[in-house]
Amino acid sequence: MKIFSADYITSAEEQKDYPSWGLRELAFGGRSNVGKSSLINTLVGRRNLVKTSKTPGRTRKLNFFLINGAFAFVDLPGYGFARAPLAVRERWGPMVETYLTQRRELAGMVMVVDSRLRPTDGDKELALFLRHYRIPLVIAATKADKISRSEMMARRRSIREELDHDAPIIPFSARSGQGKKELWKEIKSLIE
Ligand SMILES: Nc1nc2c(ncn2[C@@H]2O[C@H](COP(=O)(O)OP(=O)(O)OP(=O)(O)O)[C@@H](O)[C@H]2O)c(=O)[nH]1
Ligand SMILES: [Mg+2]
Repeated sequence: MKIFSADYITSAEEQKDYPSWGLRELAFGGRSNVGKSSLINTLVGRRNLVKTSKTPGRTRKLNFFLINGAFAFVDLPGYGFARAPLAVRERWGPMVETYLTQRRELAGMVMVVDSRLRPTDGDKELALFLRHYRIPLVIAATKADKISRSEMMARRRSIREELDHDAPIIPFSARSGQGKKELWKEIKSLIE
C-alpha cells in the first residue's frame, strides 16, 4: 500500500466528538503496551505519527488518523492496565463498546496481541465481543522479532485456540517490519 498522507485528526471520548466524515474506519485494539501504536506507525511508515511509550496506558481516548484522505485508523486505548486510575478504567469499557457497537463507519478491527504471551482475559473478552457483534477481525501477533519461527508457529496455534476465533493471524514486528505486507493485504480487504 502506498501511503501519500497520514495525519492525526482528533481524539474523542464521546460519540458527539467523533469525526463526521463517512469514511471507512479500521480500529486497532489490544492490551495496554502491547504495541498498537508502534504497529500503526510501521504500517504507515511514519516513525512518530502515533505516540509510543514505555509507560503503559498513555492512550486514553479514541485517536482518529486519516490515511491517504481515503480511510481512517482509530487507535483505541489499551485495556488491562491495572495501575491506571479507577476513573480511567471505568470509562474504558463504555467508551470502546460505544464506538465498536454504534459507529457505522467501522469496517473492522485489527486486534494486536503479544506473540510471546498467552492471550489475557481481556484479549479473550474482546475476541468474544467482536464475534458476538460480527465485527470483522484480523489478529496481529506483534513483537515477532523476539521469538523464533518455530516458536511463532506454536504461539499462533495457541492464540487461535485460546481466542477461539477464525480470524487471520499475522505475525508482525514493528522493529523488523515483518508482516507489514501481509497485514496490509488483510486491511485492504476490510476497508475496500
Ligand atoms: N521488540 C519489539 N518491541 C516493540 C514492538 N512493538 C512495540 N514495541 C515496544 O513496546 C512498547 C509499547 O509500544 P506501544 O506501541 O506504545 O504500545 P501501545 O499498545 O500503543 O501502548 P498503550 O498506548 O500504552 O496501550 C514500546 O517500548 C515499543 O518500543 C515490536 O514489534 N518489537
Ligand atoms: Mg498506544
